[in-house]
Amino acid sequence: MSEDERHRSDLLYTLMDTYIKNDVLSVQESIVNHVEYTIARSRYHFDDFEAYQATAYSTRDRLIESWNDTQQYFHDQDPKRVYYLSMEFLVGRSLLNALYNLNLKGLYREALEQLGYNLEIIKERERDAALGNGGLGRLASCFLDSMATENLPAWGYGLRYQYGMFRQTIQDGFQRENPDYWLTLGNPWEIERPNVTYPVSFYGHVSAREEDGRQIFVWNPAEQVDAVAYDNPIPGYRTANTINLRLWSAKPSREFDLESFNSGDYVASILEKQNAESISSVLYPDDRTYKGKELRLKQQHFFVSATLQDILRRYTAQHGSLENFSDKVALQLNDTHPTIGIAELMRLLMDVYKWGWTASWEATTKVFSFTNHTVLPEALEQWPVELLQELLPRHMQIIYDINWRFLQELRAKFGNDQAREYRMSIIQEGDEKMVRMAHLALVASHTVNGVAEIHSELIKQTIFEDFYEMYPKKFQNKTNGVTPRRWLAFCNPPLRNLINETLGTDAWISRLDLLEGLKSHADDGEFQSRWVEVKQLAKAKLAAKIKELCGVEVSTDALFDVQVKRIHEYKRQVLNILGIIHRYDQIRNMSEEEKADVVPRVCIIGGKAAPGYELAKRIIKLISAVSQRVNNDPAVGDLLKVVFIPDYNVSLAEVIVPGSELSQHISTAGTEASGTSNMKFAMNGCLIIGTMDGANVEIAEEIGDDNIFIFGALAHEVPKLRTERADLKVDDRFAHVVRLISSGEFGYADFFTPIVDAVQGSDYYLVANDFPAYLRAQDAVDRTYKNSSIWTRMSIMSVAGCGKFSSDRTIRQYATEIWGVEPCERPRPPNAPEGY
Ligand code: NTF
Repeated sequence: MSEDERHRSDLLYTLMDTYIKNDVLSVQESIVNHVEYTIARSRYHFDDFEAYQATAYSTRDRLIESWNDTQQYFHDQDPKRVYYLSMEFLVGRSLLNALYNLNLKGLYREALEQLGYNLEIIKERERDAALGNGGLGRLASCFLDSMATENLPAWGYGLRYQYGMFRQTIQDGFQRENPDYWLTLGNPWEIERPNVTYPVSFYGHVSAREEDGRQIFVWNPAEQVDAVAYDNPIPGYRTANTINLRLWSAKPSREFDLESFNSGDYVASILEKQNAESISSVLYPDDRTYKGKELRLKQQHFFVSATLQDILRRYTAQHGSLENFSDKVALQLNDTHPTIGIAELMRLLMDVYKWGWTASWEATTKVFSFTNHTVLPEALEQWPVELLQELLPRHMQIIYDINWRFLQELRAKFGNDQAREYRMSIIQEGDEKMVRMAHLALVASHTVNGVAEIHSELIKQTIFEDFYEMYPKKFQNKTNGVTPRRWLAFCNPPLRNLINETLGTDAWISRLDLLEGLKSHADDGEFQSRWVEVKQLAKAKLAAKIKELCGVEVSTDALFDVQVKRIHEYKRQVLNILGIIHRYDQIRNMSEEEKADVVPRVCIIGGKAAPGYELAKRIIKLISAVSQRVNNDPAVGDLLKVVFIPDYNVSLAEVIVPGSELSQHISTAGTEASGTSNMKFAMNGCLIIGTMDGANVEIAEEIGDDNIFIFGALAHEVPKLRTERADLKVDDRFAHVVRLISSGEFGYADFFTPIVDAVQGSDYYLVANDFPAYLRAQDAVDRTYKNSSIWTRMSIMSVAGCGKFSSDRTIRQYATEIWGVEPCERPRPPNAPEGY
């Protein structure tokens, strides 16, 4: 370094150091600066929302600094990278999470307090980023938090939807969907990168020509849009690393189709181009069926094409060529949604980088791995060949080629077995030929994993049986996890403080197995009473939320019983509501003396129904109708209250989870791949009533069978029970509660007929079968709740046994067993705050 260079570098360092300082005055200066210069309000007058915005920008400055230095460090170290490709990220709010992860929460709280603002109040002004449907999207966000915390050289890639998950309102008991235009008031957490833009093509035709004795295919697309990058910094917990979530937004192409502007109809051409933006404008609100929607396929291609171009561009910029690309890059497919990326990578390598088929295929199969999140056959994505052919003609050609080679391999292994070929082919024959995206993902990925042990076993026996026989070594399990930062330490400060004090450390927040240390306190009476106090505090917060959102006053002496998740037949909210009706019917027929023995309950249900899922919407109406009836029946009083919380989302979950005492995870065994809220509830000392399904099985194993209420048919019994359902001798109590609904006890008898028919007819989800066992389990809940010491012990043991369910553990397993990537931790900078 020359003298001049050294001088310049010292100056730059000093400038940075004076700007981002960790004292109250510097933080205030930064916030007020943003009030005045970023959001252009007067520093003498700004309201809570503006205070939130300025605080967010001030926090963002720090994130950007850390992001820049982390990316530079990754660049210099040049480790193998992993990219997590997901159509959904259910982020929620970012302010508190960032401040906590950077260990700046106390400093910012104090700085704001002196300025006359309360951090707890202004943080509520942030809108949730709801770029996902439910479990799958939230898992992706938990994974980003863990990848950052574990110092992995990782990035997430996704779409920047302008309309996130719809906002649910309840009118007269019916669900109404409202658009979630979450960007209206700006989004301080993103950094637009107008210079990071890629063209993405659609439609047109493919021509072929000879070049140097090789056939070259040229795709002449008929439509092109630009993908613009928006970066969202993801800070790790108490590490100097900040990773990136890069989201793409569609913009009219800058260059394409200039011709049409000269053709006369200037205005029409502009309007047509404007359509480009619709590609990334809306999240599909159905988590299991996309039924051949062209726009959805366009979104998928738009997403993976921009992502792969970006990854290849950065790789070649750093390495001069694509040499060793497949040794230095891992690409994770979050479900089949990004699977068209397999064909796109092949296309880019062959048509743009001029690689041959063999080299391209070798690289492609070395970088991709695939996670399956559901066994429900209706959720397996298939695209009509005709649609794919029209929208992406070159990709269709490549898929045919992949399939042709795959079928050769199949014949080589199993001989001529037509039935097997028919079942396994990537192309499904029939009236309408379809491309089976899961088969494409299975053929091209080096690994496929399920998301809980039982689920990973089931996919080998059911939907992917043939593929398991062909590629047994590809199959793995990676049991889901959740970030213990957002889902315990940050959303439940009183519990965090009690645990810190008891364990004498907060190290458990990034090493969750340390919670085991709580076991030795489980029977300590004094500790138990503090545990109960903590739960009561959280219940009071939840009760206030219920009052605010539902207008219902609930007693915090009652047992808080919760089921919050997407509304779906397989999740069996119907079993829950039938159980509630039974409880109601019993209570209203009791003598005063008998009533004195009842454990009072507040039953809390929440969740969205896909807008086109009629039956699920009727279930919401049924819950509302029952709650109307129960809550206004003087014979019941505080013994039973039923509330439907509208617009269940990440921020609400952060209040609901800590405040719950019992939570229901009662899917028909073999249908819920994992579930992740079960982990969040258990981590917050909430007991679980559940079936032997998904991660419940492993939760029971970890916390002990005695500390969970398990009931119901087992997964291996389900197929036979279904065939015998017609002969089932239905429990009288079941018949009675169903009759109450159909006889109009809750009104709307006709409207509820499809629900009644479903459980009385084929009853695919075996509600009638499991009903008696469910009631028995609920009786056990009541009995146990009466003994506070036993209940509290179970609650402590739940938390103590939750170590396995940290997404840090899950991510470490992905890193070592699938991706082959290693931590790359940036050294702590001298200006870092204490403990970070
Ligand atoms: C969901 N799948 C599963 O239904 C949950 O059991 C699981 O916990 C999460 O994935 C995360 O793995 C889906 O949302 C989808 F889209 F695959 F149906």
